[in-house]
Amino acid sequence: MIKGQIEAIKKHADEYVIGVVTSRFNEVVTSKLREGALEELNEVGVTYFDVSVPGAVEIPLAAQWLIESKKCDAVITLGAVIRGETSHFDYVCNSVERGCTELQLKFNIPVVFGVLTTENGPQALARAGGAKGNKGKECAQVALEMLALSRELKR
Ligand code: INI
Repeated sequence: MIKGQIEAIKKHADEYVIGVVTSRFNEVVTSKLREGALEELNEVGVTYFDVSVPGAVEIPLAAQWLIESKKCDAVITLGAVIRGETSHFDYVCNSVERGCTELQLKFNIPVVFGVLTTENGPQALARAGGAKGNKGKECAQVALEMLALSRELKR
């Protein structure tokens, strides 16, 4: 994220509410994504509401409830769908992706997609604080960058 954008959001941190929805399926992975995201949000100091759902398919509805009830300015969605262990991998991936994309356009706010879709467990773990970084932390940065952009373009 560009340095000026972090400063812009830090300065106005008290104006923002962010929702975080984490699915518990493959929790070894998703708990690490959540940790990475919350660490970033705590550092900036924004208010957040942090909820969990059973699986990735449940994420869009919980995100919608958060947006409506808590007036969130952005939502971060976190999950892990692993092909090797899922016969209906494609259905789960398509369902959560479609739901999140529709939500962000319907509500005109960022709904950041942090659902890992990998071939196997090690690939997912590598992206949850391992060799390939932490997708949860990256998603929190994306949410903050988009809020900074919305300050420029939307309001
Ligand atoms: N949900 C996931 O988040 N990841 C998975 O890998 C997964 N698999 O393997 O099936 C999964 N399934 C559950 C699904 O998200 C729903 O919770 C369930 O279908 C009930 O709606």
